Amino acid sequence: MNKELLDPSYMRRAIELALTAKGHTNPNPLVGAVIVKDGRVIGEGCHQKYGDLHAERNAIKSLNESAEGATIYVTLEPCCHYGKQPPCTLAIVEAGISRVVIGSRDPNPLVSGKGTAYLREHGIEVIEDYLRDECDEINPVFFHYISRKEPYVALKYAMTADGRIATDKGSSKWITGESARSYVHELRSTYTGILAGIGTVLADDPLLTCRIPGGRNPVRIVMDSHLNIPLDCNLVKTADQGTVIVACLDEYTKGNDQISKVEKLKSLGVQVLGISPDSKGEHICVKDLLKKLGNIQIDGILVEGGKHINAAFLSAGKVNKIYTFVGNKIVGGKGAFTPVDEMGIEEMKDSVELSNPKVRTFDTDILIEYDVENL
Ligand code: AOF
Ligand code: ZN
Repeated sequence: MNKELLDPSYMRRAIELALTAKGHTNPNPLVGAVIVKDGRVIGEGCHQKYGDLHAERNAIKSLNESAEGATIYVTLEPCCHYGKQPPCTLAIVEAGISRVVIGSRDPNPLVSGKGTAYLREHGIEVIEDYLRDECDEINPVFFHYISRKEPYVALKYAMTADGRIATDKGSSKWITGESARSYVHELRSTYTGILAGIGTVLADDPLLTCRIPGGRNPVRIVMDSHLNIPLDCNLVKTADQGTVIVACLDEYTKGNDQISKVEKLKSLGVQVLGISPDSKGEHICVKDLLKKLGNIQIDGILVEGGKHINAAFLSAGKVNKIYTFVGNKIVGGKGAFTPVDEMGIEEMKDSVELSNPKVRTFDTDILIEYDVENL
């Protein structure tokens, strides 16, 4: 049977389907699939939720006719292992599909080339790397996490047009307008975790939830080296409604005078994570924190910290993305309320380089989204 020419619009439809599950598949990837026969879409689907059916199986399930001889466009190499779900390659073979067009390669060591090999061994034509860049773009978090087992880190901050995150007095409400702030809630629902510092908790008593309809609340993580979190703050009070993790120095979790506070927090539903100290011994070590968050399947975090936390993550070389919101305001001042604290960089050549800028506007505010180069 003659195969029709490949058509990018089918893969773009698969990408669109994949993105509808944003925030619900972690730590699994976003994946979409479209089945085409005789120039018509006869089935489509996506991976909707972690642990549920994979995209290919959902597309096959949606069929109202035989897929014998059809082409499936799938944004990620089909899996060939038994995990929470059986292999997609098996379903593709059983459905009689004769051509598989793949966007991204799957770096998961359980799949990584084995999926395509299995399909070819079963006489199926496989085309790889089709619109690969576009497909890769939807899963930066998955690609990072599956190979490193630690979360992808996105820093977010809002500054005035003169680069301030607050006035000299510390006033910061609000730098950006409503629509930019509502986009932050969208971001909160796409990253598995949100991280703030104890300073923010003490100053603002935030909930750190996602407040848009249909949004998913992130796991809330507080960097609190010396376990200063008040037992009656909003985060602790709502720990039974959504995960709250307090990351403190290891010593506080190991039999000193704070141990009773650790026990109290735990009894209120808060998870306490002991982290080793940084090189100065005063604060928790960012690298150890990420390793431990990775161990509990947190694949990505949105860091909404202040200048100290931003500097700590950047200095550790552990930032993958930066969301810089620029509000249409100027406050001036002498204080050092800028987004990133001192990092010991003296020469411009030693700066942290950002790449791939993408710019969006929200009313009178701007968002610049960067990838971070020098990890
Ligand atoms: C696909 N299609 O839609 C997805 C894939 O535990 P499981 O069974 O859900 O397997 C998770 C792994 O399968 C995940 O790490 C990734 O390698 C792959 N995800 N593969 O063929 C899909 N979500
Ligand atoms: Zn699969």
